[in-house]
Amino acid sequence: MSAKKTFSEPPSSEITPEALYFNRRAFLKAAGLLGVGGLLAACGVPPAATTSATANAPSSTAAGLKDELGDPANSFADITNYNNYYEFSEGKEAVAPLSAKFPSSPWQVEVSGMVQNPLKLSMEDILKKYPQEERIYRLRCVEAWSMVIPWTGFPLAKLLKDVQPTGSAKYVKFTTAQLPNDMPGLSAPYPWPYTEGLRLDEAMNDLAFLATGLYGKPLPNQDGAPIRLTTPWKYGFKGAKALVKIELVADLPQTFWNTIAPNEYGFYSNVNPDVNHPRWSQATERRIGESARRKTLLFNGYVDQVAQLYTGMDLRANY
Ligand SMILES: Nc1nc2c(c(=O)[nH]1)N[C@H]1C(S)=C(S)[C@@H](COP(=O)(O)O)O[C@H]1N2
Ligand SMILES: [Mo]
Repeated sequence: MSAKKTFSEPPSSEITPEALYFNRRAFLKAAGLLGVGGLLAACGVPPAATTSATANAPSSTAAGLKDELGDPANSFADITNYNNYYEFSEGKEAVAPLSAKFPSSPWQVEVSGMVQNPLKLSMEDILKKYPQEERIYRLRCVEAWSMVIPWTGFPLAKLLKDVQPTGSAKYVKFTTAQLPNDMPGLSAPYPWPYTEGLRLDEAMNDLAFLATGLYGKPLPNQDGAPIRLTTPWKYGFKGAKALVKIELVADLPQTFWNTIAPNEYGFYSNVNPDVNHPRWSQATERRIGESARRKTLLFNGYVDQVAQLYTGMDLRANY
């Protein structure tokens, strides 16, 4: 999605899954996920399917997990080997190997700005404070490919309520890690650190989710370990990885992609098949693992949950 390059379709080949670099049992214990057979069932997935997905991941199949539209989850291999993460590389299949040794632990997230109760939380604090739930979300990249991903994590709204935004807070700004020794892609001339933003009411919407894992395991480095944002009704680049700071601010924050190419990547970046990218159509997409193209859905299929956030707004002007 680099502004300097022309868009190219993703290659159909997928590379071999990487090993995991985490102590899975320790994570599950901290996250309160051990011995919770019904974890995924709460999201409408039969316990039988969820148990095997959790026990066997990574696997080359999606183990029967589906989103609410009936679309199967992408495999762990797809989700962890085809990544956009410019701090490591602009090559999607290069991110997994280049991020293998990223020091995602210990980790601290600062939640500050226009709040009554600023917090500095370690990942252990976060996993203790916020019960982890599963959300099977579609991820639609602005480059017109998509996946279905079974995240674990918790609603961003819970964290925001805890810090008590003041009346002047109108936006939330997300800042991600900038560790030059560990992130080889930082040598590229981009406006680091990677930043993103949401309007406060968007951030409070129940769909806005802080992911700490996928397939019931700690988040792999290439997907944004140890904690990343996911806003499934917006293009994937809104989902900032490896979050270090979440700030409540009064003014619309500067964001990474908007700074690079404001005419191509707007602040809202809601998935919208009727508003094309200046260099390509957004009407259809390629679901990774499928060959035929699919129609792209308004708000990525989450109209019922988010349309009210944009009542009266011109979605073409506010792209
Ligand atoms: N810090 C950071 N976060 C990022 C990116 C990035 O380059 N750096 N890429 C974004 C883009 S363009 C997409 S599509 C998603 C991809 O998430 P995934 O690799 O877990 O599928 O991450 C987003 N978050
Ligand atoms: Mo993306």
